[in-house]
Amino acid sequence: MKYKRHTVTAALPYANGPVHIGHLAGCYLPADIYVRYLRSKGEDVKFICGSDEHGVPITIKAKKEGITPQQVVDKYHKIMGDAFREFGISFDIYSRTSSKIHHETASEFFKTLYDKGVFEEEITEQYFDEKANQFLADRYIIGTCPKCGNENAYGDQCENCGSTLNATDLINPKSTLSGEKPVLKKTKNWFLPLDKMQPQIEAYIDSHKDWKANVYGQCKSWLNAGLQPRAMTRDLDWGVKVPVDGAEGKVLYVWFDAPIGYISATKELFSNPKSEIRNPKSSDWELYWKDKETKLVHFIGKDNIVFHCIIFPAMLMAEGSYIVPENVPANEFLNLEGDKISTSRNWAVWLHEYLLEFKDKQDVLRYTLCANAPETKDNDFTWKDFQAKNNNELVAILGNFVNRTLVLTHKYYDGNVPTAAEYSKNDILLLEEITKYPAKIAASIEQYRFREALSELMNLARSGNKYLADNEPWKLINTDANRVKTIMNISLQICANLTIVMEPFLPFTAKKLGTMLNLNLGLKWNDATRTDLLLAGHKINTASLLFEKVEDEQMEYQVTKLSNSKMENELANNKSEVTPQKPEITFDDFSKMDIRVGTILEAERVPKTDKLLKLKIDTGIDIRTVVSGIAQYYKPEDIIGQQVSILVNLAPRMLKNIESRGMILCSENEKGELSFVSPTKPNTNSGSIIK
Ligand code: B3M
Ligand code: ZN
Repeated sequence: MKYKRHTVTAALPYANGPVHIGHLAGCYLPADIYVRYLRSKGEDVKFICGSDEHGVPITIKAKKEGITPQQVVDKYHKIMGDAFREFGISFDIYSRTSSKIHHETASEFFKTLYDKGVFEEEITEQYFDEKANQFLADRYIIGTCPKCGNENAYGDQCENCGSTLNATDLINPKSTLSGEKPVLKKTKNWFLPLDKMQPQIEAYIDSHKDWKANVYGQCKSWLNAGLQPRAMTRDLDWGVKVPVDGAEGKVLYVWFDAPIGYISATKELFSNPKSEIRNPKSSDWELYWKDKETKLVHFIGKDNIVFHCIIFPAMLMAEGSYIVPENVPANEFLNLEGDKISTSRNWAVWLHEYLLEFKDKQDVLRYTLCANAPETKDNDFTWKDFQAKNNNELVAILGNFVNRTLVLTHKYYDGNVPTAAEYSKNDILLLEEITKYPAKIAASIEQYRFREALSELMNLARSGNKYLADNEPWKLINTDANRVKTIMNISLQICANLTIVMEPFLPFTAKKLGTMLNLNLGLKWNDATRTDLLLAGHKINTASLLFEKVEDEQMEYQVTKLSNSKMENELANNKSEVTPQKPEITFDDFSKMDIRVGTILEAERVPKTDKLLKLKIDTGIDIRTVVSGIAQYYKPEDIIGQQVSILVNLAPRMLKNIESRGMILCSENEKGELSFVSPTKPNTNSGSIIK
């Protein structure tokens, strides 16, 4: 079916951290390639994204950083938006779900379903943390996944097996706020009756056997297990308020509001007078969401499949006036150097750091991530592979071909495109081959096979490179100058075609090459089927290298940086848990304690105990008896004469029938062994005050 227009979305990332290569490879890069291609085809397309600013991931982050949720999202919304822009992710709008327009849109959507009687209102028992005094939804609770046994499954989803869960499904649930076992408490919530909608959803999924195998397979397995009603509201205070009576203290479930974020962002795009759309009509957003001739495609990572393929379509169907996603090309995960990318373990390549270290090399990362995209299975990013892709492919094939062509054109013809004389048989074959590339690359892109598309693009560069190597114009120039004109003309045409077809993948390089070729800016995808884009006599601009070699030292730096972060993590993990700070006291409180240096005069074991020593201590004030629990760590004979710190004004206590007057201060090491806290300079007087 031919569509009139396209709405393409990329998952709204949680605004709780910067963007890393896993995000880019997972959905933003493929979405961007797809959209740039459609634009180049002259299609009407809107590319929609924004920050997901609700949900527990945000409030948890706020707690960790000691700031408000609003401060968290303000901070990361900017960082994420900047990173996407810098990598050329060409959203038509990057909006956010804390915006007014989104709150209104999500609220209205809920109200519509509510008024239609779609929801089932139910009082159920939900987990509650008595210490934190709040309900525990979603990521506030972890426990063992009943499906796969993963011990760290969240209250709404297991990231190990991808199951959607309800918090009450978890085995051994634990509050992530207090670590305590939560109690059950009754509360009212509104449920989407997915069980009743199963036939409709099943028919929808069955009509999309063309979806990627991983996506279709996951959907089928949920359907086979039988869909369950799912609460669309939560007892939390951060989010879109539930717009009905009797819902105080409740917000919309983040997975109810977030996908509506795509809709509100589209609305915002059309209502903004400064938008790039010519004469935006604010109601036109509806064409992109309600017209049957619009193709709606969601780019996401695999952990979001159920929400985009089942829950969101169910919401759209229940509302009634919307189209449903035509495709959801979800990617698998990208690992880094053999290990799962993790924000908390700092096991990631952060986009903002990459840019500091590889200035102006956005396309190298785009290339590597696309060539290695986790399209059908999890994949691994390694710096070694990054270097190889840059040096052996971008530099040696694409860059080398373009550079040789442009340098020779300047050298032989002063930068003017030469006239082709007579084509040889091989020239004709090559010209025919060239004209086929746009369709080949397009077919792969349209099937969401971006790796395949990229390798076809490189084949075009390879053909050019081989053509130069086979024909050796640098040798022929002395014997057959006419022939060289034809060779250079053809090579220049290939460069022009490359500029067009590389643009979706390598937009920065395409721009640079377009400028060097002095190419007409308005060229479209189908122009790449021509072989006369550069007319004889056309003047090209100065040439510079498209790509530079990445050196071993740069890679070693990156690998070291990663292994350092691994080491830091291991250290942090091995560190025994630090007891939290006690409540604040005043200086007066502190001065009530009389702590002094004492000297041990005598020491002996307390009979019939393992732990206790009876000590005679010179406190400077007097000589007194103190019983101390250090017998496992010190032999009596070794500590005579030892100076220690002693709290002298502690009320006397009877220990094993001995009156102990004071307490010796000790520190405890990782193994739990005690040792004296002693003055570090010798001959400190007994009785000297510790202050
Ligand atoms: N924020 C989950 C994620 O960042 C979620 C996506 C929402 S898409 C509507 O993985
Ligand atoms: Zn699981």
